[in-house]
Amino acid sequence: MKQAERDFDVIVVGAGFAGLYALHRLRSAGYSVRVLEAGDGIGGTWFWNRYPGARCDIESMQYSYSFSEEIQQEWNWSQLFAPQPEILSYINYVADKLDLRKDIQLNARVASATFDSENARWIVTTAQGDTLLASFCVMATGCLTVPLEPNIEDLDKFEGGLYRTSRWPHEGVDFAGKRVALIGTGSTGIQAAPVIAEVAEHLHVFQRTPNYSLPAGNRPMDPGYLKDWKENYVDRRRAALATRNNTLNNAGKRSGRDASPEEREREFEARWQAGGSSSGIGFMYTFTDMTRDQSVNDHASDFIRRKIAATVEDPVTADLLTPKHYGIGGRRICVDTNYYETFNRSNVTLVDARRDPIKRLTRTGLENVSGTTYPFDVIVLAIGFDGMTGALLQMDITGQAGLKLSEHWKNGPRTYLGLALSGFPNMFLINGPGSPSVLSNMVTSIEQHVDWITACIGHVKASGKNTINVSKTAEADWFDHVNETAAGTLIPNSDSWYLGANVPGKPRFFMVYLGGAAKYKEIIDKAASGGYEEFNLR
Ligand code: NA7
Repeated sequence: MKQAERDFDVIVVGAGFAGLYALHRLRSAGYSVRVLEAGDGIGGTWFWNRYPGARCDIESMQYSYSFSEEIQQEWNWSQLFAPQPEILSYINYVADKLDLRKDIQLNARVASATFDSENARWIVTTAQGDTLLASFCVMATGCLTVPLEPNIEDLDKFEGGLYRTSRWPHEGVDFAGKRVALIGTGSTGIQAAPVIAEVAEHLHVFQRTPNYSLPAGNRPMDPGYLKDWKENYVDRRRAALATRNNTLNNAGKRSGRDASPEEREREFEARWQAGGSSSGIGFMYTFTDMTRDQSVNDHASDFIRRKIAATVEDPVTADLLTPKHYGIGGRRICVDTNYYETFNRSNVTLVDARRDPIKRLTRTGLENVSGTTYPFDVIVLAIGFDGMTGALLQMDITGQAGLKLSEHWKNGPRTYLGLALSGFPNMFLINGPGSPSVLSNMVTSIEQHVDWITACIGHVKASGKNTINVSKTAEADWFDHVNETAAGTLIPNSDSWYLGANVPGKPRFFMVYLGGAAKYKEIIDKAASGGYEEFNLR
């Protein structure tokens, strides 16, 4: 590579929703930008997760870019919750429309990023052998990027098809006439099971922990609904910014404690029936205290438990599918299409992998700890991710004075606003730990972060300085505050990937800001308008 081809104002790592908008925004601000993407296509999460049934759990009218009125008017979603291929098409359409591809390097997996203090620049290397330089580095690496390795022995012994949902083959998998195992019942497993069951000869679902799931009420896009949104997009997007999760989901204004049990029941039922924005995370907005008041949360949890009992015909299976030891919202609430109904099919069996864990794969299937064996043609792993921090820690990131990110985060992640790291000057995170991220509309939160980062880089340039570094105190104070916002809720009481509880050995640390997206936006705006006073410029 020639010098000019490897020296940039900004390197952005990742070409998903975040990296693409960062490229557009920073390039429009006049900076030279290179995006490095590990995959051989753009789309990030939506590039990798191509498993059957994959779709977003926030309505597509909202789970989409808001920065361009032209884009939001031009694009038409075909369903309320778009399926993965359509989201990926949308991302590709945006990339073409904004002519983004020329600045994106595919098949470029970042191996290391090292801050060269003397020259105030990041030296970024890729696993493919490139070295690039940049004044600033923006990590757009996604919250659910690094798949977990299963604690199952002899994965290589199995002679059938073994697939990970997050690394799904482009050409798809044919389940027709196959005996299939699906391991994992998080959002992914819950989306995949009904679709696989329709084709497979038999599907065994291995469940360790049951989750709470609500019907998505997904349907073809109603032309009137689409038109109404398009006519009111600007106002709706503005209204969404004033909510706790950057999403319009008919949030109730009352406390559940003040409502009678009958009123609560009616509200829950209405949301269960309505689907769409009232479903999934939207259900947690039925009342203002759903995650704060134990009795309200108990009622909501019990409501779903009764729905499971009413839907699943076999009482033993229904009982096994029922979450009993934690309240709704403590783990990611799921949104499904016929998940519970799937267990009424004669070709579907639920297996309790808590009571009898999966021990190993065999040549012809799998074996549980008790010695029970199952023959399979195909095994699907839907076992989750090293969320929030996995992608960042997978790279060898070194800040000032040799400080490694792995060292900086050895007791859990710390950031300032989920945007910056003390000791790692000129590096920014998008939807980093400590921001509303996965408990907000990710696309909107991405736009906020990218806008903030662009302004911050502009501030550094305008000041004539070349290094910006957030203070240690600001970082420590921010994470104390993040913990305070979580401590006021019931959410950290459950083992979830929000806490890193799904990754053996990962420090248990609540990684999402729960003070509300609108409040968060106020805080980051103030940090900027106050002249970035928590940062040192040199
Ligand atoms: P999740 O939600 O982390 O779910 C992973 C599932 O896999 C979960 O049910 C796990 O059980 C299960 N799992 C993991 N290892 C095993 C083994 N060895 N045996 C049986 N079951 C296992 O990941 P998803 O991909 O479904 O969803 C991630 C997010 O994507 C989701 O929250 C949405 O935000 C979108 P466990 O609960 O650990 O007992």
